[in-house]
Amino acid sequence: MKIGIACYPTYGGSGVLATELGLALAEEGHEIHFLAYEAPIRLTSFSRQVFYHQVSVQEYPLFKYPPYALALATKLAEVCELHDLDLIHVHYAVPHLVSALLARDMLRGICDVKVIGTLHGTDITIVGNDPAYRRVTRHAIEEADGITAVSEYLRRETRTIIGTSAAIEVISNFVDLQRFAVTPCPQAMGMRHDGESMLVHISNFRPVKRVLDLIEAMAILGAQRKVRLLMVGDGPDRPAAEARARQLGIADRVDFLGSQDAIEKILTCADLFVLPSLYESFGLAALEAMACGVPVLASDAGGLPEVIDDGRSGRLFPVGDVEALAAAAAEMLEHDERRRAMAQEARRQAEARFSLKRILPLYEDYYRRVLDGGAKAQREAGM
Ligand code: GMT
Repeated sequence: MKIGIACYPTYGGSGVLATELGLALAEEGHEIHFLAYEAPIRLTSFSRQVFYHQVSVQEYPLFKYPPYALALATKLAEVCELHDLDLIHVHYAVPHLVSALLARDMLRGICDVKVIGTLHGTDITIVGNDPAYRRVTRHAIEEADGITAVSEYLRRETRTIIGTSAAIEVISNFVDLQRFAVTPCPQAMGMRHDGESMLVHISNFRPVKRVLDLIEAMAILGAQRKVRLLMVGDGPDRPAAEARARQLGIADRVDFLGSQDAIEKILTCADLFVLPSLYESFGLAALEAMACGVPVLASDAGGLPEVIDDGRSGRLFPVGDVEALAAAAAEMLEHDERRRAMAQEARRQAEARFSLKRILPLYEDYYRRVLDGGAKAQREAGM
């Protein structure tokens, strides 16, 4: 198949997933055309089946808000026509799905391209939930030829928030088990000071990640045992988290590493991965930790319980309950053997449920159903 993929190119789960999916599809022999305002961050390997088309938006004095959605629609139509694409797969509904529908309309009578959108989370729960975008998001979801969501939770939320009964296929996030493996990295192991346990958190430090909860819990935990916390990533709440760590007198045990590419190496030195988010539609970072054989301590919210098997591959705690977070961490660090069993189970579940090998054919199968019209009939029947 010839597939156009539009996504956000910088840090963020949806762009990572879109890029990994495109590269894996190319390995299977499909021709992939990425479209974005910058080259996607994980587009690091070369394949002759993979192309990148930059979407440029012209500045103009009248434009307080340059219309990226229109520039993307135009570029999508151009690329579809020139390369005879079979389908456009956009990641993150706003505005990509609307641009793709516009491109499909512009191509009517020229080429018959189908549009699939993958919903990732905040495109529905935050952006799509905003009255400024809700109606257009509903229209785009209902008019697309196929829609997927990354968890059952997100499918339910989409129905409720957007107010649609359109058929949505659930296809989980996946992980590359070769890259995210259980091989210790000596450099990362060197981050541990003697006798310390190691907690790791990776995110874009947006308010939804609740990184300050982790700092509070770390102060409780640090009073009981020798422990270090690696904070990986960057974003709006980083300065507040750094300031709070200083205020609580634990700054010497919390390392803020900023954005890092080789997260698979950092993860191998972790005893626990902590994700205290308000919610996650899926929690790709948690899955990547599991694949590295690291048990996850996460909030019992959103799609996280679909990924973390509470008590087997990690532990769940109520959102915002820093005492419960600290207590669960202390218990897991205390019982080394139980934690090692969880670590093994985490890797086993990543392999059994979320491997690229398992998820990729689900996307390919869905593409075929959309192309032969089967998914459309199902959508119209509201199934
Ligand atoms: O919030 C983020 O971390 C970025 C965001 C995105 O769309 O770029 O991530 C969402 O998509 C990921 C990939 O499908 C999911 O694993 C994340 O759980 C989801 N984030 C939220 O729902 C908050």
